[in-house]
Amino acid sequence: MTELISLGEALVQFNSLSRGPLRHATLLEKHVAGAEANVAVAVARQGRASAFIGRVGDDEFGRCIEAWLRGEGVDVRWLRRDPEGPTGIYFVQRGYPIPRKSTMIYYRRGSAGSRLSPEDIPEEPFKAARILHFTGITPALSESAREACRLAVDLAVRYGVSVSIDTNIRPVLWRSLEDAVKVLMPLVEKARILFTDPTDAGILIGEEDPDRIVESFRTLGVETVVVKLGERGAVAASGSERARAEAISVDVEDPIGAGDALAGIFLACQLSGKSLYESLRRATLVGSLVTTVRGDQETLPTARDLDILYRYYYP
Ligand code: KDG
Repeated sequence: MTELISLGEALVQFNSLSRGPLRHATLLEKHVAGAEANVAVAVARQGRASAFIGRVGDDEFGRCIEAWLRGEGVDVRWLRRDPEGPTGIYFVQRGYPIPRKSTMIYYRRGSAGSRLSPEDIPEEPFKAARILHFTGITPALSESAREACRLAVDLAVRYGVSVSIDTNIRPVLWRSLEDAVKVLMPLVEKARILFTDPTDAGILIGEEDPDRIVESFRTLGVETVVVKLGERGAVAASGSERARAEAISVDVEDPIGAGDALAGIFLACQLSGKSLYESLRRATLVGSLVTTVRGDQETLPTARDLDILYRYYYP
């Protein structure tokens, strides 16, 4: 029975083996990615039941994504193959122009994933699921994808499923930042769990200080707020509880995917009844861990490996 429904666009990522401008890259490594697919896999690796809703193209990359997600134990029965659009892809340029950072270069306009629409949202999994998750990327994809998110949120509210949103504002996917605010804020106000960071919160509510971000979103009615602070870790609040977790110091190979790992592990921990503090500490550890390799999903730990990691850092 599905515990978490993740709604979005799964993509194929091509990550350069060398650092520096992509124009000089000769070797590219293929990975399955996409923020919501990353969360679905993170949750499944923790032994919780996740399903991914979205579209891929009826092409080789679509088959690659479908097989990968299925192999990871993600329920793909609502993943549609759309012959009208190709599977979206993107390239990762590592270490240039900023040494420890990566840049994403999208080739996804008109992709199958962006053609997501309300007809792709089944009612069935909402009857039993506990969490619906998507990020600010999904409603940025198209008008129909936006409508799909609204319908999913309505169904979640109707069936008592907690809505979880990661703000994930990708400016290149929006017409303008004002547009992003106009579309995202009504969705955020229906969320029970929110992941964000100072940059996105600055855009959405004009706050960049972590404690003020937490308070502002909680005033809007969001029950649990997690603020991701990159190399500084994360803070969270839920009810009267407050938690803070430090990131661990690692050799960063590629920081992309850290936020999704954090969100996915946090949600999996909440599903298994862990406290806010332990959920945040485990999530922050895994957020650091995934930056040590290329690819967003490869080092997402199993439940047993996460126990080992957790005991190592918090003996
Ligand atoms: O967080 C990582 C994701 O952003 C990446 O896998 C690609 O989903 C993606 C996007 O649209 O940026």
